[in-house]
Amino acid sequence: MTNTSATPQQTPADDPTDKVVLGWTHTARFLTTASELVHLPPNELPEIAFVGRSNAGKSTAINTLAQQKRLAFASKTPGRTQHINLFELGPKDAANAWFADLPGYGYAAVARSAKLRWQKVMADYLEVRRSLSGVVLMVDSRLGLTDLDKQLLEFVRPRVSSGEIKLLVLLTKSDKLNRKEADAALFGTQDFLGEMATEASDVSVTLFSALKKKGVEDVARALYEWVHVAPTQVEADLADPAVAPITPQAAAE
Ligand SMILES: Nc1nc2c(ncn2[C@@H]2O[C@H](COP(=O)(O)OP(=O)(O)OP(=O)(O)O)[C@@H](O)[C@H]2O)c(=O)[nH]1
Ligand SMILES: [Mg+2]
Repeated sequence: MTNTSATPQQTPADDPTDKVVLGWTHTARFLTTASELVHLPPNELPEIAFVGRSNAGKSTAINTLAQQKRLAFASKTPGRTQHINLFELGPKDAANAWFADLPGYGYAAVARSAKLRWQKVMADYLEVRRSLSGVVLMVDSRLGLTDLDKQLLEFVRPRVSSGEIKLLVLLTKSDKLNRKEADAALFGTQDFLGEMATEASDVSVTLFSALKKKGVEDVARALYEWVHVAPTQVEADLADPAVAPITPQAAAE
């Protein structure tokens, strides 16, 4: 996995084992489904949204991480996921994160009105969901970042750059690429994401294949660390009195 941010990386000694991180993603269980944002239950836990073009492999990636065949509904028919589906992770009596599988955008055969409706739901979700702490953007590795993906990235850019939302881009279906093509996909995406990375951000990209199980541990580890380990830079800054926000009183002193 390539991390494009300038945030110091953990030392290997701090790393949880593959067994631990996969053990955590395997706890994923269905929670609820909602067709409209107002029907989403409020959430105090960190929520990680899986977003991307229709058919990019979002539902399949959730199934692969969860090691369950039909947790999220994957299909050859693009536009399969029509609702926001929520999954809960962690111990049964002490859940510690939610995954949200969002409907894909950009599927050409969907009526324009339906397309616009879902693009709006997606934009609203990304804008209003307070518990959103991470975005996993799935991009078909053969297509690379499309205009709609770039629009989505532009939309979340301020909160990604500030570290409020972490970002992981998965270049999916990498089993369909040869080594040279895979490198080109990785470097191209890295270049684009480099512009979003700041001292405070957590932005990374990795090749992923559900079919060949490539990148699964890396992704599980990244998401595990988002939830369990690394405080965001914003939180770290707030906890550090040296960079505490200036209050009117402090300014007067
Ligand atoms: N070769 C290959 N095919 C994959 C991989 N991941 C997903 N697919 C296929 O891609 C198709 C779409 O996968 P989904 O997971 O349903 O895609 P989605 O992004 O959830 O699609 P929507 O719900 O329509 O937004 C299915 O036919 C999957 O079998 C992969 O790693 N390799
Ligand atoms: Mg889906």
